Amino acid sequence: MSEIRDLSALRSAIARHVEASPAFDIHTHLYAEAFGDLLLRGPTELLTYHYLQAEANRVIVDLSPAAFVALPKEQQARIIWQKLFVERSPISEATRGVVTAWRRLGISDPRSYEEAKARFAGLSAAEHIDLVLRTANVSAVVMTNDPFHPTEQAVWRAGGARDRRFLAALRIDPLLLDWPASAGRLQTQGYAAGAELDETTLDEARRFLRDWAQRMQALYIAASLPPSFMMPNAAEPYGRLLEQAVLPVCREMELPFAMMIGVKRGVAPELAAAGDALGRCNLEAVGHLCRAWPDNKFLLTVLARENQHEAVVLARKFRNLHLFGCWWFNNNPSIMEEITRERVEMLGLSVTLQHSDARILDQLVYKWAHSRQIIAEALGEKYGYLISEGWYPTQEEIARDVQMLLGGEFLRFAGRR
Ligand code: RAT
Ligand code: ZN
Repeated sequence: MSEIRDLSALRSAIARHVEASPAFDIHTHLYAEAFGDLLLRGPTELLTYHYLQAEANRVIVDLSPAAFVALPKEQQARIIWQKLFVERSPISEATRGVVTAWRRLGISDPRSYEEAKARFAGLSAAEHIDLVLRTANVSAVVMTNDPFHPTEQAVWRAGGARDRRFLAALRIDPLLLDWPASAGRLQTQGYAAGAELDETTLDEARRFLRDWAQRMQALYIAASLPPSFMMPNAAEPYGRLLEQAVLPVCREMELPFAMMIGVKRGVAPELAAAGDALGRCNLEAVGHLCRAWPDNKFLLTVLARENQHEAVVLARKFRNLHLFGCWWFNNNPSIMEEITRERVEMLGLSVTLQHSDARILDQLVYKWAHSRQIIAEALGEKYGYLISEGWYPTQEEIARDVQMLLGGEFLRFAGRR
């Protein structure tokens, strides 16, 4: 056991372990090769990421937001490149991410969109996936799987061989938030669901969830929820659906229910995917669920910075609650730094510090590179305190702890390890 006794050795040991430890990415929007065009990859997709659409939209003067996001992707990418990388320096987190990704994927001149396009043009999906996962040092990613999407449905129903690096999460936003319209969606798939949430309909909703969770071999069931989310809730269909369909199925199948709370969809509807914003939520809903459903497991990430501290305190109270990721608008160094520290300070190692939320394969490289930097800095401070009091961590202990934070604790929590 090699003990580390000084701060500079500590910092380099931590940096090494954080780099070398594979990340298990528990929430992405990526797809395995079998899903065909649903897997987005390469420079044009990277540049038209909705975070970049939002930033470019601010400085475009000759096109309406709707006209801009309706342009073919290649045209949009060229505009975004011109506005955010040529006329300005790419110092925002999302633009910086493109530079990091290209550089680490072997582009010699990150100022050259043309070189980047040429570099990836000949890569097959399989080669591209191998290259990105290796470069990002990601062992596996969890997809976001929509049981209502026709392409997804076809792939799942065909039941071909699975790529074990791509696991499934059954995502059910429309089921919870768009009832009774979703009764029709269930009917289309042969479930006898009606607009009324009566016994037959709830039975069918449970059967639907079981069938899809099984077909996908889902690791968890998930929903993103608005700031107004509140439980218990007799006024909204989601209140009954959660209590009488989702949570019973989660318990029966031993699947965590992941709540991603705080998104205000369509604040700027003309921007499509780039038009969502956030709001503070009331975490009493989560406290209620953890207390009332002690045999269920809950995953939680919140979008408003103002909710982060309370979420950490809540996680201290409930063993059946696991916090994950610095989600979306929190995935910026200044905020990640704060959230990461407060989590480690109050939860120690029983937390999943980050997920990538990657929508484009190549993003795994930058999202994890940037996150690892922040995680390593936070850990350097924490182990540094120990060293100054004579507790000397070993290389093995640091490797063990880092693995917990990069997905190991999630797997333990989910009963997969
Ligand atoms: O971060 C994002 O890309 C968002 O658009 C959302 O997908 C969010 O992460 C979600 O899963 O709802
Ligand atoms: Zn997401």
